[in-house]
Amino acid sequence: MTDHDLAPEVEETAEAIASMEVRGAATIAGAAADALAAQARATDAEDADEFRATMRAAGRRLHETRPTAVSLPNTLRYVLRRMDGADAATVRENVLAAAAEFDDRLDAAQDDLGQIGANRLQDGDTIMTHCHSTDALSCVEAALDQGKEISAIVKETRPRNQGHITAEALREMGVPVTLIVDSAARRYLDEVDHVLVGADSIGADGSVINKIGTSGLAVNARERGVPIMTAAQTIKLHPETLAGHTVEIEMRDEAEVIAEDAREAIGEVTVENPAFDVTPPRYMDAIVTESGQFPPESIVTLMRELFGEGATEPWAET
Ligand code: RI2
Repeated sequence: MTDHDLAPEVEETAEAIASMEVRGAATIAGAAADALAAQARATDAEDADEFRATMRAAGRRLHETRPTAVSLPNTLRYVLRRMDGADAATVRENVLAAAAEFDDRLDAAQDDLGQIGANRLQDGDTIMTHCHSTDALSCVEAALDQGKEISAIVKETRPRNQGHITAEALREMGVPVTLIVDSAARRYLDEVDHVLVGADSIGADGSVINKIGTSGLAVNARERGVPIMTAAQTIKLHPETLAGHTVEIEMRDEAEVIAEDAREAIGEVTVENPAFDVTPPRYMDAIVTESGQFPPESIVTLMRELFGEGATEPWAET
């Protein structure tokens, strides 16, 4: 518990992220930056240190919502490291400028990686998607802008069926869509030219942490000889993995897997609901970021460049 006054927008955003009303790593990042800006506007502390302490409390509230997507702590790092100032008004100004700059960079990064990812797609390609990733869809949108015709086989992505969101977004772009159940993926890979997924976190060894089912899809794609790429802005790079930490995999509510009455009808069973899995780098052909395309094993060079100073936790200080 904190005794700092948190802005209602911070509490609302935290609840929306936890319930997945706001979801997708990039969207979570943008919402967190906006919530910090709202906190900066709402805080009436006149002392600069007190102002910073309230901002950090807001950061802690946002940080505790979902553990796997590193875009959330990376957003908090970006904004909360820029709280210099001898008086509260200057700190507020710096926080608002940092949050606005972060939002701009987020949009630009997605556009830039889309251009790079689109270059991997050929006119007439059929792609296969898993879950819903705005970074992945940016590659498709850019390919269409380049005049390429793309069609898609979309995995529904149990248990929350986020493939439906992808299907709708692709249809809005005019892309022909075939929706399949997850277990049909291997059967349809023979008809696929490129598998395209997003990421919630990327490890220093090039591991891709993405929606549960990605690793099985990647292994099947490799076995079928179908290239697979991850579209991930650099805010998906997990700085703590540079120091050997592993990425925590979020376990979600069992009710997402099976309704209570159906579960009761079965009898005593254990239900597990991991939201993400880890695809080893050897099963991924490329990680596409706004800074270029990387073989997964070489992503560490970019991570050292970006996070050379290591992973601080500016929200942790009370
Ligand atoms: P963008 C999603 O997680 C999916 O796993 C998706 O691949 C990833 O976030 C990245 O999404 P969830 O929040 O940042 O739906 O590319 O659990 O939009």
